Amino acid sequence: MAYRWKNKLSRTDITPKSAYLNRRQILAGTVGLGAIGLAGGAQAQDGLEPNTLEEIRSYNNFYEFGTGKEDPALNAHKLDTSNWIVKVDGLVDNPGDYVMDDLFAGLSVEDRLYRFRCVEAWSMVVPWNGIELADILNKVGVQSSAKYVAFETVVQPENMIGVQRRVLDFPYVEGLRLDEAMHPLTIMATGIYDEPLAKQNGAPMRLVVPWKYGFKSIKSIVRITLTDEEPPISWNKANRREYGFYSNVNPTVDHPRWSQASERVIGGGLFASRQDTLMFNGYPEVASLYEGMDLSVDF
Ligand SMILES: Nc1nc2c(c(=O)[nH]1)N[C@H]1C(S)=C(S)[C@@H](COP(=O)(O)O)O[C@H]1N2
Ligand SMILES: [Mo]
Repeated sequence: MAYRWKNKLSRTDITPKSAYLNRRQILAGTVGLGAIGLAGGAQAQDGLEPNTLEEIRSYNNFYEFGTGKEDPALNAHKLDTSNWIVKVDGLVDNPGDYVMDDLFAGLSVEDRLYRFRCVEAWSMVVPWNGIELADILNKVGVQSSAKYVAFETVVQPENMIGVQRRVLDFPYVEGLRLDEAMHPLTIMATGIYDEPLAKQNGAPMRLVVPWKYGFKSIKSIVRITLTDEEPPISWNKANRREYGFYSNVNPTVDHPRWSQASERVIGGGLFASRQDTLMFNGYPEVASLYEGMDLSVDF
């Protein structure tokens, strides 16, 4: 196995920002700001080499801004992120239209180095900054009848060429079962490499669920709804046979049109390589969430 992962993440594992400076970041010279805190602890994330900021910002999926990998970098500058309001509704004690700063007030921003695995069989490694989604959900008060969390991306037709062209049924929507949403690995990301999220990466706030295919990590979120029914999700609506609600990374369950057993590593130029895909993308601690489920059926 190319990578040896232990991801026993908990608050006490977070590496102090100054404690870990990654060799490749210095060599690549893309960060330039010195020490970067890499989450989970250098020890716990042994073997993970982050992609450069340039790679992370120039190879994207964000269909609101076009279907090509370079379209978001070209077009997402039009996204208007000013006065960002997030509607929180459904089965919560404190529903409302939240200014982002109010929603996050008092919650800690953590550093997490995660492998990010797209359903299209490529992956990169991203040093995120973000808030545990559980902290946000606990703050708004999840009611006991809630079983799922639904998310919605902003729609700005005048700014979004992919919306104008109707390349998907917008708004882009996603969802998690409540226990998945509450898992400490699940974060609401606000930055990468200690810089605010670039618009093409889903500014100002996007979900990151590292054991699931990348399309679950919905960008530029304007609505969070607690519900007791499994919510519709964009890619399942587009093709039920190919994209399931769970979409856990699973090398043994192939996409109908390609294998999921391995993945192309983004970056590295001429030396770009493939590596074996790991069950749950290398996060075995989430396996207990799916006990008793047949993951080839609930894919
Ligand atoms: N709103 C929205 N969120 C989205 C997408 C999208 O098209 N629209 N694409 C998804 C897919 S398929 C992937 S792989 C990731 C890509 O995230 P990145 O561009 O930051 O690497 O975003 C996900 N979130
Ligand atoms: Mo993806």
